[in-house]
Amino acid sequence: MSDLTPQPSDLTPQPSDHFTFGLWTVGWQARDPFGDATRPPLDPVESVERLSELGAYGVTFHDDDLIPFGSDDAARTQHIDRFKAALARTGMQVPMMTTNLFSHPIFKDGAFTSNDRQVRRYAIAKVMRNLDLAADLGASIYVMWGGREGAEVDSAKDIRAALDRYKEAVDVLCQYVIDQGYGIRFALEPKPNEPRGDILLPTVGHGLGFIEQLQYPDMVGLNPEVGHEQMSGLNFMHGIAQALWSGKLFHIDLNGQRGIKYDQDLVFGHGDLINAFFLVDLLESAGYDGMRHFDYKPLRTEDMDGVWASAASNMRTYLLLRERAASFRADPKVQEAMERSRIAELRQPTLAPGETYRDLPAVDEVDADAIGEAGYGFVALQQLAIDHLLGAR
Ligand code: GLT
Ligand code: MN
Ligand code: MN
Repeated sequence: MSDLTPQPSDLTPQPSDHFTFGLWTVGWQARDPFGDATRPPLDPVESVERLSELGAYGVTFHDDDLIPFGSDDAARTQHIDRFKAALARTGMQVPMMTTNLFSHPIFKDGAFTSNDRQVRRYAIAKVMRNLDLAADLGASIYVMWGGREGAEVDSAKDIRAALDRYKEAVDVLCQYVIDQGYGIRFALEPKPNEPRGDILLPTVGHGLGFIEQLQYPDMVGLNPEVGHEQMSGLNFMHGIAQALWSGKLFHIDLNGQRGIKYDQDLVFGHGDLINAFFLVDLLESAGYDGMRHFDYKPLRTEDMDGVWASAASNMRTYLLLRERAASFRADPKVQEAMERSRIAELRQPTLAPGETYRDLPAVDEVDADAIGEAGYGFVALQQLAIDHLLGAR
């Protein structure tokens, strides 16, 4: 502790921190497959006001979160107008929007990849209508989470055809955005399963591969979610590093997950805290300039006070980790340990300038046993991270 102890002011969320929340997060009524809602419906206007008071920068939403499915034009306009008034009063922004392509029974076999062509045509039209609102509200990122794009039965879906149709839908929607001059970019959100038994584009890696096949690959990136990669046992920080390396980290869904099980959507950091620490360290040091978006579900045990406390908790955890990561990087002992672990040496190209494979040593010239003897000191480095994370340094 001592002079590295975080000052209270550092832990007060500010709009400049770019924290955003989905309306569906704080608004989740906590219905699950086994139980009824434990909380009342939440007015999106109240969410905007309360999140603004807590220091958030903005909110995000699906079409149906703001405008109930099936609303007529008059109701639609009314919902949009009072929401816009709340944004104007609070200064809250809408940097990202998305479409509900999963709740209504029409989407039970998918949206862009339903076997039923009418469903696919309807799904694209539903996205186009909401893109108009996204442009109107100034959103620059449009998320596509394909929760229903998948199958439970291997013979039920021609996966190669499904990927053709997925690509077709994304290509058509990119064309729509270009033609309308909206300047919106799409972010695909991978998830391995739930609600479908197996979902298409299950991980960051699958998403990156898919984007390469698109007609407008520059307009499409990723919106990885902590828990979704961890449901597959993957290292989220590694996935984010590869998305950054590929120039595809357009957006991020921060939350918590404890191992390979159902999608928990815990508060950020309330799952794998060490990975969350290194994730924040990466986002901050790599110069990620996008939103810090929380996609979590307040626990079913919480009342409305607990909902707002959990929203604040996400931001506090991020700020604590940001402060801890900065103290870790600034510690001379850490720098020494990194030198011993030869972290910087990996940034040095394997071939020197002007060298080719001809300049590599012959296998027999290398004393592999001698080189293989030296340790890397990674455990000491990890312990320093733990010391910083626990406030012991
Ligand atoms: C849904 C899902 C999230 C997605 C949202 C965007 S909706 O709640 O569980 O991971 O980010 O469609
Ligand atoms: Mn999730
Ligand atoms: Mn998500």
